Amino acid sequence: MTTSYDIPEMPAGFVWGAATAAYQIEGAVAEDGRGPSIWDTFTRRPGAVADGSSGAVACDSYHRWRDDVDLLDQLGVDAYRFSVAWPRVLPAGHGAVNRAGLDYYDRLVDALCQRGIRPFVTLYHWDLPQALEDAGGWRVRDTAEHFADYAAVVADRLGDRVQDWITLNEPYVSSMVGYAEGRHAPGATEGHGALAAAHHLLVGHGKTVAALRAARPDARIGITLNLSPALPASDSEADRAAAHRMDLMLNRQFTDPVLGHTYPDGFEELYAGVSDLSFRRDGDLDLIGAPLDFLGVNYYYRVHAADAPREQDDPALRSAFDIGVRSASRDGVPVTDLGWPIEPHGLYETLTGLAKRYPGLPPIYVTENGIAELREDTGADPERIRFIAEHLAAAADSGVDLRGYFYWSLLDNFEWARGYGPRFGLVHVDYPTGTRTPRASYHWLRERLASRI
Ligand code: GBH
Repeated sequence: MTTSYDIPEMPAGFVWGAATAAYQIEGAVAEDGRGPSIWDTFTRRPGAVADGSSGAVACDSYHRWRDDVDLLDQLGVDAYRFSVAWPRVLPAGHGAVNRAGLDYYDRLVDALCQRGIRPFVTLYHWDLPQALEDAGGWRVRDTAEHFADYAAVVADRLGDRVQDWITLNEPYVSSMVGYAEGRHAPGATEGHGALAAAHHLLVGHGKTVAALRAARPDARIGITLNLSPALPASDSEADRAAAHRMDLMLNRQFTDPVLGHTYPDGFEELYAGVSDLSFRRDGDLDLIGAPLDFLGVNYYYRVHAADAPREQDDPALRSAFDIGVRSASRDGVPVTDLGWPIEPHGLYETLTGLAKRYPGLPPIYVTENGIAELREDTGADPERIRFIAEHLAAAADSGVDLRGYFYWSLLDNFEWARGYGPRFGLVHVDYPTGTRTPRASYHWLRERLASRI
């Protein structure tokens, strides 16, 4: 029953939190003037989501947000990371503001502040307004401009109580999984378009940093990147080259411009014939590399990369995801129910690797880290307790300026293309009733947070 795992002692002021995202928990997709997002559209596509589900109801947090705040309060966390749904605030992506959509986040922020829970607001966690996708989505530069305008609207309403802002969640996933692999909305499998999307997401990030600084000089601003060390599956030259290609696509396409003021070496070669990268403009690196108050790191696993044939020989027809790499499993490495390798040391490598590569690295928050079960179980989750304890220990060992840790997720929720099968929550959610039941890991964390000095 009881588990003896402990959490490491962290410096004073260390922020303990839990995270969620709008489309994964809110439901109420057609209420109070919310416009459609690319996820409303994508989830209707046959086969797009494993169980045929969508976020139409999810955890019903649009109505049950008081329960969520109570759960956070009783857990004893310092902070809550949630995202604002762009299509609730601007149903068409730009233009008319929907007051009722902003009211929802206003109430949530008030309730958090009343309980002394610090809001960390993610401005974009993948729910692009469909109207903007119809106009080209992240493939076009206008979307970056609209994003910054949207951010200013949100900051204008919440900025008197919210200081901590995350511009984008995982631009890798928005661009490469959404526009190249096609496993996420909008479900495209493009080359040039996907690379343009990645770039325009980063431009949107840069413009948003500027907009937030102008609106709220006291804002603390960061971006959240999902980072995975890419290791060669063997010592062979071919596998080492494959791991390098994976690292370029997954990590350095984002970390180099944001933290290093440069585009990664070898990127043009990787995509020769796929894209001429003509979306890059003079001055973009200055915009994208604007100083940040923190970097958010989402860490789940390491990638073991093996060389593999490309699916499409003709680069002009090739998706940007088709880089001749396959993910190899490794003997002796435990995996989660989703098959994701459990390697806490990868978090240590991620953090020390950043510090080594990027001088002047800003303070870091782990903005997501978590484990899912596929079983329907409300109670014992010893593997989650162990996962958290071991990852925290690895993060603490890294020696970087680590300011906080957010567990993903507070609640079981809509796990994108995998639907409701995977359960990441400290709290079990019953579907469709929405009944919330804290798991053993929740009680374990609560006891440890309560005994902090
Ligand atoms: C995060 O992405 C998201 O920010 C969050 O919304 C999500 O719920 C959470 O992770 C858990 O997944 O399906 O085996 O082919 C993490 C980055 C990148 C991890 C894509 C899964 C696909 C692996 N994700 N990756 S697999």
